[in-house]
Order: sequence, then structure tokens, then C-alpha cells
Amino acid sequence: MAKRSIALIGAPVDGGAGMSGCIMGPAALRVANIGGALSDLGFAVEDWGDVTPETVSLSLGGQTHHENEVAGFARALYKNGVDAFSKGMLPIFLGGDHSLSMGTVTAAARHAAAMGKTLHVLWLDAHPDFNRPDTSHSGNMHGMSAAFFCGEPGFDGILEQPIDPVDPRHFHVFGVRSIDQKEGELLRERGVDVMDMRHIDERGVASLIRSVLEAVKRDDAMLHVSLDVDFLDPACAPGVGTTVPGGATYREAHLAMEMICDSGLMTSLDLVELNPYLDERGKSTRMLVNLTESGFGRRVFDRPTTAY
Ligand code: HAR
Ligand code: MN
Ligand code: MN
Ligand code: MN
Repeated sequence: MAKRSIALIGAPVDGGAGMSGCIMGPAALRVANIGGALSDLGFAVEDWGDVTPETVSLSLGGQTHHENEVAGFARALYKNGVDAFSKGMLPIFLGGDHSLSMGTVTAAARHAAAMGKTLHVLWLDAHPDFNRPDTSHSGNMHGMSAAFFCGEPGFDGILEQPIDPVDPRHFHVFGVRSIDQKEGELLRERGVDVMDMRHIDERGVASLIRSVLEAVKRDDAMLHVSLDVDFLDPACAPGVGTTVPGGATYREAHLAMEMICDSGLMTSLDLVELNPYLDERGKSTRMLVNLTESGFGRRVFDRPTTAY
């Protein structure tokens, strides 16, 4: 069977983060030849360039920062994402800070709904990004993207049309180790599937990721994977504004991506929060490209593909 075509879609947004620099993320990923790496794995790759943010004028109130920049990118990413899905392609969104998922996940959810399917989201991150404007201490919108696409209130006007909210029980947060208090209460109330680092220590990556993939398969659902650089331990990926100690190791992260690949279930991917200004000689950029390769079939040694 022919491999799925991949669309690379750049999203140089950084107004959602507390610190600038993610604007250089898409360029760094292209310098590290992410497109060539995927072509070498047998995929047809189209680079759609960076999206042009729309002009938006809105205020979410409170102390939320840069909502117009974030909404402008979200609208453009939503349209590009829906376009890629309708062409049968698998979009990889090159960030940019994590607010971009307001556009990418809602696009995936729209396509899923149009196909009569549901969407699961696997969020590989030190943070659940489940704040609303009224619960956020920082006002930074990269900490709010998941609350938005799960249909929490307080985000009117980000997109022009109503969203197809992701069922919070289909939102799988993996690798977290920094949760704000009200954010934690909301996660519990909504029934989000939270797997923190302690879960990973106790049960291991394989059993937890398998349970997520089984749920996706059971629902015959689409799967959007959102990979935040700070999912990784700062020792292997220092190029991010919000490092948190105690993250996924090199092998834990690769194993997660390898299992996702073997499942054949992933339908879209975000690579977010890369801040090349903070990186060390391209280490984190290369790490993200290598993890993407693992997610699309790079293997140390061929083995018969297991169910997952
Ligand atoms: N929870 C904190 C806040 O809302 C920190 C959010 C940081 N988010 C990211 N992306 N770096 O995961 O400000
Ligand atoms: Mn994040
Ligand atoms: Mn994070
Ligand atoms: Mn379900």
C-alpha cells in the first residue's frame, strides 16, 4: 500500500509563550532537513511553507496576552489543516508555541466529525495546557490550547465558526509534571486521561501508550499527536522556554513514537515549543527530527510489526 502523503505546515507563532524565540522553530526544523528525513523513509512530502496569520481583532479580557496573534494563526492553521485532511494527507505542523494547537486540533476534529468519527489527542508534554483565561496565572495562551479545543468557555471569537469539541476523556496527557491548581481541578472534573511522570515511572511507557492506542482503535477514531519539546528531559532537549526537570528520557520518548508508528493510527502531528535561541548546537532540533523519524518508521533493526 502506498504510504500517506505528508504536508509540512509551518506555524511561526510565539505570542502564546511567555518568551519569544519559537518564531524560529519552523526554520530550524527545515534546516535540520525534516522533509528529507521523511522522504528517505518513503513518504511523499510537500512543504506548504509557513501559514500567513489572519488579521483578528478581539479581546478575551482578563490578562490574556496576544490573543490576536494566536487567533490569527489558529484560523490560518485550521483552514490549512482541513485542506490537508480533505486531500487525504497527513499534516505535520511545525511550531511555533503550543497555542497553535487551537487551530490544528480543531481542524482534525472537524475532519473527524465530517467522516462520522471521533478524535483522540495524545499530548506529550510537561504541562496539560488546560487553563482557561479565568484560571491562568500567566495569561500565556500556550497554556490554554487544550481547554479551548475541549470546549471550555472563555474563548469566544478565536475561530470564526463553532468548534467540534474534543471529548476530554479522549484527551490523553502523557509525561506531565507541572499542573496549576485550578487547572488540576478542571482536569479531574472533566475526566481527562492524565498520565504524569510518576505513572510512567511505575508502569512504563509501553503499557501506558498501549492503553491509549487501544482506546483509539476501539473507537475507530482519528489520532492527533502533539509533541511539546518540554515533554523531554532538559538534558536531551534544552531548547525550550519552559524546561521542567524529570522529563522523558531519550529512549522513553523514542519508544512512544515507535509504538505510535507501529499502530498506524496517527493522522496528524504537532511539533511545538522549539526555541532555537535557547538550544545548544541544534541538539533539541535534531531530537525533534529524530523523534519524528521514529514516528514514521525509522528502526534500528527491522522486526515484524506488532499490533501496536
Ligand atoms: N501552566 C502554566 C501556564 O498556564 C505553564 C504553561 C506552559 N505551557 C507550555 N506548554 N510551555 O506546555 O502559564
Ligand atoms: Mn505544551
Ligand atoms: Mn509544555
Ligand atoms: Mn471512547
